[in-house]
Amino acid sequence: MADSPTPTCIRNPDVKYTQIFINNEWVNSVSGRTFPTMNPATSEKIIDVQEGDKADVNAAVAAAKAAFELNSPWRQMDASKRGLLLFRLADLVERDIAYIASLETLDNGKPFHSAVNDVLFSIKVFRYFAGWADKNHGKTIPVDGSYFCYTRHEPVGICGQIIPWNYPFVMLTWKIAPAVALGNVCVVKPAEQTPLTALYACSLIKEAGFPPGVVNMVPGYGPTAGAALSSHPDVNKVAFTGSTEVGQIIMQAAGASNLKRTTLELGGKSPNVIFQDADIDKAVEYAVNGAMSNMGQCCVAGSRTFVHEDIYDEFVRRCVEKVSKRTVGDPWEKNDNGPQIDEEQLKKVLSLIDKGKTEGAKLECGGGRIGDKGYFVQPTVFSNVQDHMTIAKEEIFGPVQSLFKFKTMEEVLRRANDTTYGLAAAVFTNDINTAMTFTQGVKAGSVWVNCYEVVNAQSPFGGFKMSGLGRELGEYGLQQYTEIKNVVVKIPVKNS
Ligand code: TXE
Repeated sequence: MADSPTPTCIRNPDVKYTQIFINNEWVNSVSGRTFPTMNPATSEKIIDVQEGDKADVNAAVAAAKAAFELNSPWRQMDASKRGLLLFRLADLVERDIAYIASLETLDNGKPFHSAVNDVLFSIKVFRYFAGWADKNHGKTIPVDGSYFCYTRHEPVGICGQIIPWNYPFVMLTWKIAPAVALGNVCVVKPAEQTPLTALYACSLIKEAGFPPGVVNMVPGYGPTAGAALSSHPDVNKVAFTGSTEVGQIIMQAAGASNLKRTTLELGGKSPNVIFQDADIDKAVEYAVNGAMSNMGQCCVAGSRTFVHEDIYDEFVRRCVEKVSKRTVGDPWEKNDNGPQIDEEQLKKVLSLIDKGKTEGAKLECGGGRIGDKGYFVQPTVFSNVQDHMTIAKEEIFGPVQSLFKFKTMEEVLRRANDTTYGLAAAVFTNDINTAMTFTQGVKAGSVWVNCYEVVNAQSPFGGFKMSGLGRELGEYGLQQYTEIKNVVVKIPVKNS
């Protein structure tokens, strides 16, 4: 992959798939309804997509259930063959990287170079989990008495997977790769804002040779299609990435219906703490990117940057200098930022920026919308941000950096943890003791030292507190797609 040439964008990618995908076939919605998916860079409609709801989810779950029946081709397939199918899928994604990244830019608005990075990451995720397919084995256990005891790691079954719009293709791979590697079957609902790359992925899943019914996809809205999935009595597990508010609704539905296994990857308000002995150039660079990347639409966004009082003024000056140079505009060009995803998010971001101004934070740069076509927001920096302000508490999900001042480790740890979230955190320091004290004390699922937003297929990702439940990626992520069966066999006599 390292030797592959950088893909060239296709500015008007042909949209090939807009239907519901069940049993490896494309079908229209039962209701006959469609919904438009929009281009966030122009506010114009790209195309209409079939709108699935409860009836379509029922059909998709029935297909998944049939694919998961005992003695089905999928249940009888060698684990190594499942891995092979995932390797093939990775190769097909690599073959089509220019097209997939272009479709992502069209539907999501992220700059093309970022979309390419997303697809490259997705390929790694497929290959990582492909390798696990035949390695997730059980144990034999020396129990008391004349018994032979072993565990089987079995698939959970039908997995409902609900995807957000900020990383549409990446989030799809995080969900389906571990699930199918371990022999589960999936019904996926992509976000209504960004269904296109996920639907294209279905065509590659079919081309790779996955049996019918193993991966099914129902585009549609959350309260209809999404809710049908999270409350369906035949769905054994639900995996969700999105807002904390909807995460709570999904967990209630999962519990009330059939106690689905539930994994949630939700919002954050992640602290990034810069001590006075840090390498300031690096810290500024990571802090700015950590707050601004993907237009701030990132669950681990470093949305609370705490800076030691000795270096505060200089740090603010340098961040403002860097942020002011960020280019915003046409996602097909080499800009740092594209548009926010839709009008609703644009309004949310602008209203939180207004709150920052009225509640007394100091607007250092940015603070407004750019143009009236597309949903572009100026990269924004606030200094003098206080813990009680709305921008210090709520997830903004926009290109906004908030700079707080602190004096001591004890104080900053208390303030960093004073949030209902616990997704990520970072510390910048050249003192190992400072770093270790912080990493132990902060309540977050990912902690970075002298870096930010380093996420890999091999290591776990997920949140403490209201940022989520369970982990995705890495070996820990696999456990969420496995049921453990303990088998005890009576034997005539036992020997050590
Ligand atoms: O999220 P939703 P929205 C945060 C971010 C953003 C806010 C709102 O702060 O500003 O959430 O964004 C589906 N049952 N994040 O409204 O609604 C929905 O169709 C089942 C953080 O877009 O949570 C979509 O597929 N499903 C985040 C998915 O949930 C439902 C990423 C996410 O949408 C549903 C996105 C329901 N009742 C937003 N209602 C992250 N953690 O990265 C909606 N959905």
